[in-house]
Amino acid sequence: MRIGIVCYASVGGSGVVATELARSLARRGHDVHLVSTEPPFRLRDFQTGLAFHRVDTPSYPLLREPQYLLSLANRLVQLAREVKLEVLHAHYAVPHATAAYLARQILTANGGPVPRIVTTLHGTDITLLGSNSSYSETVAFSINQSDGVTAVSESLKADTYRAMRIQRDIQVIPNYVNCTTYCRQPVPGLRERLVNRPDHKLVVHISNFRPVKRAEVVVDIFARVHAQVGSRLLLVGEGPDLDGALARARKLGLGDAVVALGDQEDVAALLSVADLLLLPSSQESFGQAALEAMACSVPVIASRVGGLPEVVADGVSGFLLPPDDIDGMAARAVEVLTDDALHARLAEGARRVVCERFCEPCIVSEYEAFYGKVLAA
Ligand code: GMT
Repeated sequence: MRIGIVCYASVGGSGVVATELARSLARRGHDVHLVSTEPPFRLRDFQTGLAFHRVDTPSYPLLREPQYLLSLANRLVQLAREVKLEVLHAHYAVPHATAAYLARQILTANGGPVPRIVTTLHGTDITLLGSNSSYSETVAFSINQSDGVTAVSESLKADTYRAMRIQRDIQVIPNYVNCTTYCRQPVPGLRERLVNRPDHKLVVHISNFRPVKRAEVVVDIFARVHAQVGSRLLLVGEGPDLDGALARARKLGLGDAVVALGDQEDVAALLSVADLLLLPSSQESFGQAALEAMACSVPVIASRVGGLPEVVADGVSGFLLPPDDIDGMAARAVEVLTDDALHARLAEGARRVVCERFCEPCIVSEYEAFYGKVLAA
């Protein structure tokens, strides 16, 4: 198939998932075209069957408002014509589903082949942005105009029907990982470089440090853990709330027990030496970071919100607690870090859950089947 995939390049789960899907589909022999404002950070090396197409949004001093929707729709029209796209897959509805719809209207009006549009809903495109009254009519219309719609969890599917007037059927296709890349692997010397002392534990938080991730709560949980267990917290990723989290760590006197590593390309290596992932988000339609950690046999302590219960099996691959139960999360973290048998059971359970439900071959086949269904309709 000739497939166009549109996503955000900035660090975030939807860009990660879209880029990995593009790579997986190209490996399966499809002709894949990834469209974004810059090469997404997980694109890595050149790969046969996968081409990148940049969207340029020229600025004009008279207009303060960026015209990304227009330039993206324009690029999609050009690309669809050039390579005769069969499927155009928009990741994150805002404004990608709208740009895809607009591109299809232009292509239809001008004659020639018109791709079928698939939109994948990722989370905040519905729960925070799309359902906002400033956007809701346009976003709901664009989703309804897609030829096929998927959501990354049952929870997000339900949220979408609750928050917006959507008439389309939504198929749940969960996110996935490459279970060969994401697995616990020996990384000589890395753990020694990251811990203060060999007997200390490594706790990790990975996110784009936006308010829903509650980075300061991560530090609060860790402070309680650190008081009882020799440990270090690694903050992986960047975003507006990182400084606040580091300030909180200083205020709590955590010193160099909290370290910010910034955006990291080789997350699997870091996870391979980690003992625990903290994800106390206020909202999470899926929780790609939790999935990646579990694939590397890292137990997860997370909030029982949104789609996280569909990813983290409570008591099997980690523990889920109410988002405001900071003491409870800390107590569970201490348990997991001090009871070797419990840790081993959760680590094994985490990997097993991922292998049973979230590995690449199975989920990529679901997307292929979905494209096939949309093309046949
Ligand atoms: O981080 C976001 O809010 C945006 C989005 C993204 O692009 O990373 O994240 C959402 O999509 C991810 C991939 O499907 C999910 O793993 C995240 O849970 C989801 N974020 C939220 O729902 C807050």
